[in-house]
Amino acid sequence: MVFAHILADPSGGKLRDVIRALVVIALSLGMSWSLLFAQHQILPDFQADPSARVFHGRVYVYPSHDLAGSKDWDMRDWHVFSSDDMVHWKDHGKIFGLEEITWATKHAWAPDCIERNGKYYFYFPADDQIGVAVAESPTGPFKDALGKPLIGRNESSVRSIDPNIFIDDDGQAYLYFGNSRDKLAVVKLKRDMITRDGPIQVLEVENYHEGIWVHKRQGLYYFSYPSYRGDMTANLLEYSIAKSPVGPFEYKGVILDNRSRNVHGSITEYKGNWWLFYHIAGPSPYERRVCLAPLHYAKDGGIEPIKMSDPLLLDTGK
Ligand code: FUB
Repeated sequence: MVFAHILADPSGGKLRDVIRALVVIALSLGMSWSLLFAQHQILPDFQADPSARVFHGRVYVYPSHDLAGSKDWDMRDWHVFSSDDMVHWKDHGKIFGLEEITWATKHAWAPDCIERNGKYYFYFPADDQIGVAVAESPTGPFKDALGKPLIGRNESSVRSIDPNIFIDDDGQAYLYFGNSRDKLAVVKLKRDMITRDGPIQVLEVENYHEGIWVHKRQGLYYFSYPSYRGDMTANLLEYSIAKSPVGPFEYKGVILDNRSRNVHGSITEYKGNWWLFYHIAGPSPYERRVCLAPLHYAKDGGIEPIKMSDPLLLDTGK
């Protein structure tokens, strides 16, 4: 498996060289195989909830911005990072924050972003409501498009957090969100990307907890999400599949156990290879780090589980 990942490296060989050197050192020193499964941190301390998007040949990661020393998820703004080789990441700085909105003052949590007709739409939760901001560039500056939430607090039976935006091949946009046991919500958006089109639907998805991420591959819809089954030493990213963007769903299994108190991630294709962006919690649950792992599909379309070591074997790339 490791060697398959090495061979699939699309970073022009840099990541492959690093991993190969690690393998050689580990083997020559007789070190544990677990070292080979170290988690590879890509963004600076502390970022979480990475939503990765490809815009015009470059990959952009929109994470939450955890605060060093914080005792709560009291984040206040968002940065964006980009790369064209998955190794070197540029911090474009703050793109949006609570200071730019009038309707919430806390909890700038997991965002997402998408392009339509040359504009970039940034969906963000703030104090259990979801807003949308718009910009001419993936790096902002973003402006609150509505001056009010797109999804209000308690509008459905799931919490109004963790937005994930998906545009299907027929052009229909779906905004997914929610934190609830076995349930997530979805609402269609009009082509302007800032107006709801129809009611909020609540979908039943086995083991779903929060952090929905939807991607489509070979006509199949993949719904990946942190499950509620994690405990203090293990958190699981699981997935279900469907033949339509609103189910029904077939539960498939676990993609990743990051052996940390919290996980949240996104799956994105870049230069012909698939990648899982995710975070691990640590040093505290409020100081998280964004990591990257290659993702592989089995012949039947299932996602091959990713084997991870203890987070203590974090490779920070320094
Ligand atoms: O970042 C704050 C919260 O932590 C997110 O909304 C959840 O998905 C979890 O990662």
